[in-house]
Amino acid sequence: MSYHMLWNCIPEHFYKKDNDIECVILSPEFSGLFFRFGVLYNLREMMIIDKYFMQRAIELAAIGQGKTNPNPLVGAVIVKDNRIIGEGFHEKPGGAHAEVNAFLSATEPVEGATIYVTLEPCAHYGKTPPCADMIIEKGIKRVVVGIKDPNPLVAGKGIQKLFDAGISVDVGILAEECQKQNEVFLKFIIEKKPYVILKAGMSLDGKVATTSGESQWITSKAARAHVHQLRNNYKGIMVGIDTVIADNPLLTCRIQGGRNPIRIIVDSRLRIPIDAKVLDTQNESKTIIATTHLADSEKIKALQGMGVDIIVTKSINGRVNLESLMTILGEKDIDSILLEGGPTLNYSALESGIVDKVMIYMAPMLIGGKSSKTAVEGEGIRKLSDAIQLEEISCRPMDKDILLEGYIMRQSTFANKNKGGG
Ligand code: AOF
Ligand code: ZN
Repeated sequence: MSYHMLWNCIPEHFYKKDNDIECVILSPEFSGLFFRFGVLYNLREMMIIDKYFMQRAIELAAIGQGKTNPNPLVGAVIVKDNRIIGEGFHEKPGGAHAEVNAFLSATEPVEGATIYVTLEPCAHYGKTPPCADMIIEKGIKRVVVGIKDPNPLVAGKGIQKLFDAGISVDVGILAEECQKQNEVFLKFIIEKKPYVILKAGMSLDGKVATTSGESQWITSKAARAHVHQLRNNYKGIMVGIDTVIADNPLLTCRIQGGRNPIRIIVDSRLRIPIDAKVLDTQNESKTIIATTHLADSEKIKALQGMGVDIIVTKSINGRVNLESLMTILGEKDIDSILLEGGPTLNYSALESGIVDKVMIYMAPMLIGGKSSKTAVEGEGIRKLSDAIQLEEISCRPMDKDILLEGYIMRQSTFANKNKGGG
């Protein structure tokens, strides 16, 4: 039995027919008993079981965090008689896909089993052969998929292949969780530009430093440890030159077994001190400096000699054109960037419409002071109706701090408003 076989006996508002592929995505609120061909099915029970195994597949996928970029995080679980008989996840780009690893780990014959995969099985010959073909060859009876793969090489073709081979395919189990886990991939595979997360740690009154510039530390140890997890997960980390000059940071990931992000310094006039820590540690992590024609060519050569990658972008009023920079970084397979400011770069990033997500760590303290820095400065806006809006807000405690996450509402960005002629 499969959800797509059932769709025509379920009230219409409970499902969404996918026009590209012959399967049905069930709305999560549907549950209950219903008759079909004289058999009573308990869909709720079936969904609970499916969610349970898909949850496990999501957990497996998460182990690949920070190691699969620009590929997706994918987990797979093979189930027979409600028992897990194989598990796998995608470990690194160029490596075996999750399904292949699950088959390799199988403890008994997989024929007739169900496979749960967080992302649609691929249908193309990439660095590895199509997973859909392998699933068919192995005699799998049912495939449960979290979300469709928007990669134009796949995009429904994997599901269609399985369906054509007579396999039951159900799509949309824990879709929201699968989508969130792969938010970076889902943007990058279509736009070929990095997913940008603006991160800031601040006091309750929005200050990122005191009047004397002291900022270490406003947020708690737990919040700072979480940031290091983010540095591991995302491919790049981006700061403005003022941050390098003021704090001389390393911008590495300091968790055991973690991966350092590629450091991207936005420095339109190439003011970077030659002894800055981000330049001194090229063996630990790569550094890219984005600059403009205002940069001194001798200094460019000297930095290149030190192993630094210099990108000269078009400039907007003497500043690095961040939109062009994103295109160039995308071409270098940088699929995600943690933007750690400071305030001027944060504003420019928001203004140019490159930010996708905001993560704010708020510490329970008040700093005050006209001259103490806030997370977003720059020119600012005059009208409240022009403010950049966030949506899908979530909050969670982090020791004494609060982590607030939200997504930029595209239509509220300056870049989009300007496109509309407003
Ligand atoms: C799956 N399972 O575990 C992954 C998939 O270069 P390749 O051959 O590894 O192909 C990468 C593409 O394959 C990637 O962009 C995405 O569409 C899909 N990734 N698919 O069935 C997996 N990692
Ligand atoms: Zn595959």
